[in-house]
Amino acid sequence: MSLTGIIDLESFPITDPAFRAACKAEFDKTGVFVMPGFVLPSVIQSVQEEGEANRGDVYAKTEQHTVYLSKADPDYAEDHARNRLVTSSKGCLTDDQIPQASALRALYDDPEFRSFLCHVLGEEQLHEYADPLSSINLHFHEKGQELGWHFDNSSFSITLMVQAPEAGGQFEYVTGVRDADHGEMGFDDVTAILDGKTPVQTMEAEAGTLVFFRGRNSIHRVAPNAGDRTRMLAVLAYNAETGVSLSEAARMTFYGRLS
Ligand SMILES: O=C(O)CCC(=O)C(=O)O
Ligand SMILES: [Fe+2]
Repeated sequence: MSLTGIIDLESFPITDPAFRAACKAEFDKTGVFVMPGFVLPSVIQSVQEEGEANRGDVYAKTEQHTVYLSKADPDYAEDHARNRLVTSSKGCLTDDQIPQASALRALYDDPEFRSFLCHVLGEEQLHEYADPLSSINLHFHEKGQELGWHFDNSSFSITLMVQAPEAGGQFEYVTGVRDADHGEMGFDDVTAILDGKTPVQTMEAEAGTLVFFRGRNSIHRVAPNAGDRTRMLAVLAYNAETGVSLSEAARMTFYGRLS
């Protein structure tokens, strides 16, 4: 499947140097860049159908975790921002469960798309994960399911909204809350956000929207899905190096298995 049949190249001329530069400039400003209607409606529909067809294989789990995604630290009180627990409940199909002929895979592998990503992200190269599970994931949020406030470990993420929820399920975020590489944890801001005292930014992406997000220092969550339609979101995960697997601990947490 060629890129022409997958994305709206007229609105998003991803090989055009001027267009690439404009996308990068926008992304660099805030660490958030949204492209509504990036993937064609017919393609999105086929991915929705794949998701529906494979729904029986979804691995779903509810867990409690800190916003830092690391174990509680006994040097801090239980109700301190460092240790407060939030709830995440979602399901996931892993790369090995995405059909070989899926448009998601064609997009993920496409050299021009990857080159565009490199440009916007400021990476020299991007590679798939070495393990069979982690490269393409399809997330499912049923009614009531949510993703609790957290910071990502990775410095960027690329997501594609496959099926938008009818109500709730919006992506919420606050940028620049911590500075992970300088050990600034952002405890005061995190406390205010968890207590609902800080205004947050909200994104309600339609199906077909591609999102670039830097989630390492920007706290974010997916609010509980409040409607009957399942929220489906594809995560396209890449590495700057070859041969990198997601850690075994992370694979067990997210997928419940290693391969
Ligand atoms: O579902 C989303 O929109 C974001 C997912 C996310 O934050 C994550 O997987 O770390
Ligand atoms: Fe995240």
